[in-house]
Amino acid sequence: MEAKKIIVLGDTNSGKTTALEHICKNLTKTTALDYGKALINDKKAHFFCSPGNKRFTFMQDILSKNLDGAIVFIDNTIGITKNNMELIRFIEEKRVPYVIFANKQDINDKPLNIDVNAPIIPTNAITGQGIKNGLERLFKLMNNERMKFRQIAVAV
Ligand SMILES: Nc1nc2c(ncn2[C@@H]2O[C@H](COP(=O)(O)OP(=O)(O)OP(=O)(O)O)[C@@H](O)[C@H]2O)c(=O)[nH]1
Ligand SMILES: [Mg+2]
Repeated sequence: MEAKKIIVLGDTNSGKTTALEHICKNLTKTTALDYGKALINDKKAHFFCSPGNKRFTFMQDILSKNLDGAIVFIDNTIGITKNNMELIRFIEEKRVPYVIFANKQDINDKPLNIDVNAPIIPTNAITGQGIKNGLERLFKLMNNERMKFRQIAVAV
């Protein structure tokens, strides 16, 4: 079975590690990387999370080779930061489907004012609320992408 490669990005403290604990059974946490695997909609997926701290920006390039999809975490108590926009641009350049997790909804549930070509999923990484729905949305988008490629391949 083909496994999907997902990168998880976002500012430091936005809740990435907390959310991955819900998603992955045995999350490996190191200074420069969180890694875990999970079954989503019966599909195997590898999750790689680069820490938000700027000194680990180099990890983004290492982790983003042959990506299938991405999750960008935004701390909803802070809102959109310049770094968030850079991360979104970084993923958009990779041309892979992604979703935005607007996290910490328990503290601030104000809608995010951002114009992007991706679903924005309200989440609470502590309770896990919204995470399953967000992953399903991402996997649906990745599946559509695959179908698109298949159609192009058939057409040529
Ligand atoms: N209230 C609330 N707190 C949250 C939520 N998600 C994460 N936190 C808290 O926010 C803090 C940071 O969460 P982490 O998961 O460590 O953040 P991170 O994105 O992995 O941060 P880096 O590894 O530094 O990039 C922790 O104290 C969490 O308990 C949430 O949805 N609601
Ligand atoms: Mg972390």
